[in-house]
Amino acid sequence: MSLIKLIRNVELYGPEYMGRKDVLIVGEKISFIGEDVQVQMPDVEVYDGDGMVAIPGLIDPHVHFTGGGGEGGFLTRTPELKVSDCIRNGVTTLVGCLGTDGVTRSLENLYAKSKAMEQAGLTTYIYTGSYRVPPVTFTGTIQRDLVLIDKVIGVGEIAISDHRSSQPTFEEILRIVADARVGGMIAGKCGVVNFHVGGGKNGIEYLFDIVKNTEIPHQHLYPTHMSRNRALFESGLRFAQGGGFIDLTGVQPGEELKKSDFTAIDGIVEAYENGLIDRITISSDGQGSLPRFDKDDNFTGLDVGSVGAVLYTLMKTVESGIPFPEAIKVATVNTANVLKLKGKGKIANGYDADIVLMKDWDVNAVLCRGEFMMKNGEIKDIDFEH
Ligand code: FWO
Ligand code: ZN
Repeated sequence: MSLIKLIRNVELYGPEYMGRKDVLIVGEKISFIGEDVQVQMPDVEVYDGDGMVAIPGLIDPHVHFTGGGGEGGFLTRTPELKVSDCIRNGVTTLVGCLGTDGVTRSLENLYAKSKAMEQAGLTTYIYTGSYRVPPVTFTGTIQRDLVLIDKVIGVGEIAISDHRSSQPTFEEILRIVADARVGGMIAGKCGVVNFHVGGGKNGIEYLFDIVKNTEIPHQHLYPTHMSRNRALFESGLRFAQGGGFIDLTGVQPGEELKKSDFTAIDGIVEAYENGLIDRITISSDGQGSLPRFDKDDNFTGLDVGSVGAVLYTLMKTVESGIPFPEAIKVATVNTANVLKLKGKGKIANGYDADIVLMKDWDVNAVLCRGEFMMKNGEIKDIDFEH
């Protein structure tokens, strides 16, 4: 296995289109991008990328690594994430979270799973907390978690405007955001609060209040599921207009869409048309439960989220007419910007060698920090993943 790899003749999107290039990788890093690169070294692994595009490894900022669900009783708990699912779908960096069930799902298990995924080759981070306020933590406080637990980059998913939330007061939410900010400053991390925004009438009013009435800047407020419905998305676009970032839950591969459904694809298109695509990210809600409730909020069934939703949504967005380099921003450089992930989200010198090679959206090869996790469509055997 060589530390020096040369990917030849790919149509390179970093995410901007950079032309037909060779990419030299040394160890975990992208080291040189050029044409007809000559390497006079023994033992260079050359991979022919002719006829393929290369994009930065996809970043998924909202994934239930250890499974979620349970909202319809024990039988509705969802299974944990498989590394092979991430590789198959070009996802190389992920942020894990707990959801509704903060009782039987633990931060310790989330941490252990994030370490396992990292040792398998992926880059992983986690949010401390779960739906509930006050949030569950490792160390007793949000600030200590951010400062002392390396994998913790923020708090989430904190539920607001949802019949499953803990009905948090504005003051409770404000304190969580304030602690995430200062904890993030001390730790040199983004310190975002990833808000689970339900379909409730107050939407993201708390977030607008924080921006308007406190010194806390937008960057710590990271609401997800913002494509849940058109009204919520429109408020999200206003939030983005004011300088915020919003995350949309991708369309699950093969999801049956009704004409009337508002989806992340519609959201990305509308954001692009308003010049706001740089403020948009998408996530999969992978392994989370995608429950269905009737008009009285009674549980009527569920699907399980797939990390494949990120790639699928990008493909559908490009099919809707959004230029390829613009569309892929929402799952690469934009997400790296929100989460302040150094070395992630771009194909550029000195960045981590997280690269996906595709032929017409079929993933052909995936490198994670310079290691091939997939070649010619074949996923490397992931230890202990049965
Ligand atoms: C969303 C995760 C929802 C879990 O609103 O929040 O339920 O803990 O596994 N899923 N609660 C799904 C919609 C965005 C479709 C979660 C779930
Ligand atoms: Zn959620």
